[in-house]
Amino acid sequence: MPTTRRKLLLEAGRCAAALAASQIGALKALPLQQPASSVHNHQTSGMDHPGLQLKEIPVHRPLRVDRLEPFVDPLPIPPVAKPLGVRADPTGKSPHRIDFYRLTMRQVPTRIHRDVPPTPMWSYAETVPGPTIEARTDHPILIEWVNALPSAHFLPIDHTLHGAASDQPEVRTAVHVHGAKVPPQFDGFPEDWQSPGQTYQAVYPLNQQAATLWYHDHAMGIERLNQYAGLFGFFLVRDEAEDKLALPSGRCEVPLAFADRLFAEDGSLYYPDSGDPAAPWIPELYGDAMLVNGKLTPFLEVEPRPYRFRILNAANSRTWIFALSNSQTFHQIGSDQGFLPTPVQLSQLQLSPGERADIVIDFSPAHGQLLTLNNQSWELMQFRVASPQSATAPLSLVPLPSLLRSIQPIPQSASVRTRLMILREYMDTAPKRMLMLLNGTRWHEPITERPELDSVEIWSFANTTGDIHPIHLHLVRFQVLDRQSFNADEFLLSGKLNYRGTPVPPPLGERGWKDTVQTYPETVTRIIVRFEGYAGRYVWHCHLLEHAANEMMRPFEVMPKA
Ligand SMILES: [Cu+2]
Repeated sequence: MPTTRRKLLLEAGRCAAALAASQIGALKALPLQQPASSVHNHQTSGMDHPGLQLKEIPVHRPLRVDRLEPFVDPLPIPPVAKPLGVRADPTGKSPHRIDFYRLTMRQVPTRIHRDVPPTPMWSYAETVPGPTIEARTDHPILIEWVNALPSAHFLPIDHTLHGAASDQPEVRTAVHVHGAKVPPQFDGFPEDWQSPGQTYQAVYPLNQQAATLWYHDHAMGIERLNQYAGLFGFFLVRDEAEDKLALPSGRCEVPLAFADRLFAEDGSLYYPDSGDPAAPWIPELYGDAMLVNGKLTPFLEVEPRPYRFRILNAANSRTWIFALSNSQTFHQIGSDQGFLPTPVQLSQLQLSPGERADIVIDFSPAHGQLLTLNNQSWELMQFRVASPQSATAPLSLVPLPSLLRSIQPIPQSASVRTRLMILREYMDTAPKRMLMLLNGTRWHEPITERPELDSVEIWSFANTTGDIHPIHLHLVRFQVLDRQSFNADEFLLSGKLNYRGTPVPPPLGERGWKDTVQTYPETVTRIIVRFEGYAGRYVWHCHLLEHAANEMMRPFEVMPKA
């Protein structure tokens, strides 16, 4: 993964909130702003202004994560949501009554570590992540999402961001099921939000293959804060083809959501700001507390047999590179939108925000050992592998199937249009700060992408920046065609797209169906997508939540067939 000067600073500086240096863009060598660690520790002084009333600004005392004993808490497994009953399908599409769920968003006390006081967070029930929804292909479900959150937000809203103006309710939620093929009115369009006391009913038709989906908040301008507060959970879709694979299941199938956070020493969640109270938005969020299912460095007791893990990157900004401490390999069996054609052996796995991976780790070679799952040099969680003698069931192992799912490549000849999408950094003028745009257009500008229902298009993302931007399209699944390096400096100066080298096909782990793709710096990443499902208005955006909140998100509209 290419490392930029800005990324190094962000990684090294931790709370470095307002680092907005751009290597490429309209303006080069942007001045670095004051890091948040100093921004937050000042107090107003009456010395310079005698007669002024002193106002104490609370000092942020960070939680010393490095002083906490690791591996003292068991890994929490989010509970599975239970339907409350069945109801008629409000869309009238299903002849049968469908399962009805109610998930209520509220503030709850959580514990991130044995030795840290309770942390107030926001949940879809009682836990962070929220309850896991277990669903099956072609069995539609109805969910009533209830906003029972406080009316005031506890994290720094930036009222200069689009949709977050001070005349809007502070707390707004819009639930999006990431990866779900749904009619537009049920997609959680960012401007169709609910405030506390309001509810929203959505039908999920689930006319799609088995996959690891997830739900999270998407409210315009504050999704970065709402997700940070805890509003996310798993949504697993299963099907008969998956059943036949006889993969590890029950207690041997474990969802793992990874999300980094910052905390104060009293246990409260801390989200840094730019230092400008009128415009507190920060370009990216990196935390030193790396939570797994809401817990800091938890442990999981496993038997010496294969386990299936549903891995979700639920972080605001962080791209993780997972590996096991004993360097043993594992198999990736699925990506965002379901199974890969065949298992892929890996020693490390790179996931950007919004992406998922379905993996199988066989713990039998490590029996009796303690392993850690690491993100580069950080220890994230511990596996305590039992000895074979203590296994609770016979260890007769079913080998991983060599064929998981037949996936037909969409032929490039089927594409009716290729769109070049430019990802570029700018310096905004008021307020003065970094701005990332898609095709130089802001959210409110007229829709420019109007593919026809069932048509195939190739979208080429030309990333002129130094960041990986994970680009997510709602509604659809797609295939990654290739990536090709180009001269970004020349492109920004002259508009000429000069490639360097040849197109590189995606790695094996990306050769299934995707809904979020890592667009590498100074690279054109091409995807091919059939716009199937429903006509209507959806969104595509960068899944770095701070970028999406500040204009790196655009609507698109699937047009009915002519
Ligand atoms: Cu981005």
